[in-house]
Amino acid sequence: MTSNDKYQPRPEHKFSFGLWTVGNRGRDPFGDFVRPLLSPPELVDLLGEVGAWGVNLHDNDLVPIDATPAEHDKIVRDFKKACEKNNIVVPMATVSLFFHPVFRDGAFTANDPNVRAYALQKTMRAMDLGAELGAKIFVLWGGREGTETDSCRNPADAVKHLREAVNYLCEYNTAQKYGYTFALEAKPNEPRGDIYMSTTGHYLAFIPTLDHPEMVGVNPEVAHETMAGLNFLHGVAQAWESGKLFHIDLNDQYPGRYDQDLRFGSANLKSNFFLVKFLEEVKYSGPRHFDAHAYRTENYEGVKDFARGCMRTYLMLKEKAEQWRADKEIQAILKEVTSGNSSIPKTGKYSKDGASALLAHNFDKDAMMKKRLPYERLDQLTIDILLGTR
Ligand code: GLT
Ligand code: MN
Ligand code: MN
Repeated sequence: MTSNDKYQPRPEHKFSFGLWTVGNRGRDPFGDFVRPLLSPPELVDLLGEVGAWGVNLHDNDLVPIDATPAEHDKIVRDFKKACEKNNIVVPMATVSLFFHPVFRDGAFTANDPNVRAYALQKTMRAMDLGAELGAKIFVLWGGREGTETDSCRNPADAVKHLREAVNYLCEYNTAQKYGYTFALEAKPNEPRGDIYMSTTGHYLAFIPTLDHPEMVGVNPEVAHETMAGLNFLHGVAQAWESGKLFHIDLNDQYPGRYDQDLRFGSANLKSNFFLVKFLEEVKYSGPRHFDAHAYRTENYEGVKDFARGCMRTYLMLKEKAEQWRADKEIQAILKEVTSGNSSIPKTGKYSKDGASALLAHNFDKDAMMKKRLPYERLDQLTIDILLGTR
């Protein structure tokens, strides 16, 4: 790739990766690591080499859970140096409330009040760490907040405990003047049999019940909504429309499988095209975070191919979206299908007179049925654009 390549990532594209994504060593429930351990500064070098803009991290991706304060300081210093050297920022931080066995029954929703308190403490420290690195977005993914058997607790109590925890963290954010926004990430299952906040829609309903709803939004992930069999774009659009799209996890996934976290655009090219088109049309200005990892068959050269591929596909889809928008035939179809007869009574905002006029109106259903909705043609034009034949 040359530097004038039009698909070359640039800082304004805001492409970020988690330390845990390019640092994923390919371990799965059935097999061990296939790639050697790289240190966080080495991973930042890798991200610099492929042209990423940002790196995100869990507390323990960087600082081991039992590090001493002196170890913490040295690790953070070395990491910051690597970020400066590679011109890489830390837009988002998060906390691991799923890896340590102490969270086997959940973190904020665990039955044991000691675990719930420890989860809060661990999150506050992760917020301290993120703030030290300049992060302004704090993601909460409650991977262990769920059950295998509902005999263990009343799920409504879990919701209450989760609310209590997020409220507490919002207050801490204010007290420390960190200026974070929180982005809540849903997932239907895995690692738990069922996770409580299973979709982005669940979180969108939960957020208005918080003490500081303005501080809290969502972090939808392609793979997670696809696992639930949902249309990812629809969830993202609803989050955006309610002013709650604070972050996004881009990757790919085949439905009906374990969480694959595939390279962006590698499985469902068409739905990811509509996603990119949407994000660009609404001018979503947050990070484009790739929460994915390379195939287990790869070494670190392959990890670079993977990371470059995520960004390149995004930029190619963005270009296709521009072509789609500029296509005269597509625009003519859209104009036609959204047009209406101006002689109908006004709807929109309710008024008593308006409602009377609407009730009295005779609709010509036959005429309405005659209007063509050429979505076959529209979709084929989209396919032609995607396949590069138009
Ligand atoms: C974990 C999970 C992701 C979350 C990360 C943030 S960690 O890899 O699968 O979807 O975004 O905690
Ligand atoms: Mn994610
Ligand atoms: Mn995932």
